[in-house]
Amino acid sequence: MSPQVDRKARDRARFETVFKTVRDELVEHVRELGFPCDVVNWFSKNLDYNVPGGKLVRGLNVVETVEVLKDRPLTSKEYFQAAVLGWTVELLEACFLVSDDLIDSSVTRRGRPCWHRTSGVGLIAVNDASMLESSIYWLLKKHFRAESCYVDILELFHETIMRTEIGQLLDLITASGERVGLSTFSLSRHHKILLFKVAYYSFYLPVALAMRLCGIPNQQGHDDPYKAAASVLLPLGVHFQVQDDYLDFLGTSEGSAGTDIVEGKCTWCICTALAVASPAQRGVLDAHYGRRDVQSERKVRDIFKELSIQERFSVYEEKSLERVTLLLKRIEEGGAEQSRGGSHSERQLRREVFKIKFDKVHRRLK
Ligand code: GPP
Ligand code: MG
Ligand code: MG
Ligand code: MG
Repeated sequence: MSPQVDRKARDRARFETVFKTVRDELVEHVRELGFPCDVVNWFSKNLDYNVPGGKLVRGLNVVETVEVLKDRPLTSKEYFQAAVLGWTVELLEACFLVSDDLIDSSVTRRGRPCWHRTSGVGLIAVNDASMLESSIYWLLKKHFRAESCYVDILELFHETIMRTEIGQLLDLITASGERVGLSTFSLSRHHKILLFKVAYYSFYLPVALAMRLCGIPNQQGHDDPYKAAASVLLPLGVHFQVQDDYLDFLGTSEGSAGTDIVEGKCTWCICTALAVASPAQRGVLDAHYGRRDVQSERKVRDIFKELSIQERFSVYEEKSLERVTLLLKRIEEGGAEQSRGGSHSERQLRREVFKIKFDKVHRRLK
């Protein structure tokens, strides 16, 4: 194992041990309220099934960002607090996914049956998703009530959840179907869906939480570090999702393509195609996008090829990364120019914090 892989595995294992602690605290709370075993066990199973099984990118990002901002090894109390915050982001992700899978009638998630498809769950998953969200607030109160960042952290969660839900709504009512065809799809709508449904909670929230935990204050106007962070992280989050759409079309390195076309998803590829298609090509897309048969999928793929979706993605990618690089540079220069100087950690924020995400996005297609 390379030292880097080894380190990643160690970071993950350490982070996972904190899950055991917060899970036990939550379950113990339900037990102490005097609930019978079947309730306690149900809640415990909900947590174990839905929270720890993913890549943990968002949760680990909170810890990584705190480490970068402090610029020294964390004390065990600092690590624990950062990791608890990380797990609250993972709880939020779990709550969103349980709810999304139910709405989308999805069958599998993370290679296993979706929670609502497991024995005896069904629509109880609605309540389970709510309990995953309530768990966030219970943990925040327990671990951060006495900290000066408590209210800011609460507000950050409230605002992020509202934005994600609006994005989810936009996504849900943009879905293609027999009645609406592709008439609701457009690149601007697609951009808004990605920005609200994913970028806020996946890219901005973990970093902003870490900044709050490190006590970084707001500043007036353009100097506000939270606005600066959002200005880079949100476009990165959108870029990441566009890559995701493109990779689904392209298929994996083994050659198996994704399912977005047959499922009729509103993706960057279809929205780009619609923006440049001739009336004849548009007719084919209208007739065949979102149909579950091989012929239809082939026809859509042929149109995507005719419209040079691959080349258009390369252009998009280059432009978008150029824009993010420029934004990053502007933040760095702004930091250097500031007469008030800014603390070391604030200046660090302007480089390394974004690099964590930037490198992940940048290297994805390589
Ligand atoms: C998944 O989108 C949805 C979210 C990440 C946000 C859910 C938000 C809520 C407020 C519930 P998707 O359905 O396009 O993706 P997937 O393929 O992962 O289901
Ligand atoms: Mg879904
Ligand atoms: Mg969905
Ligand atoms: Mg996808």
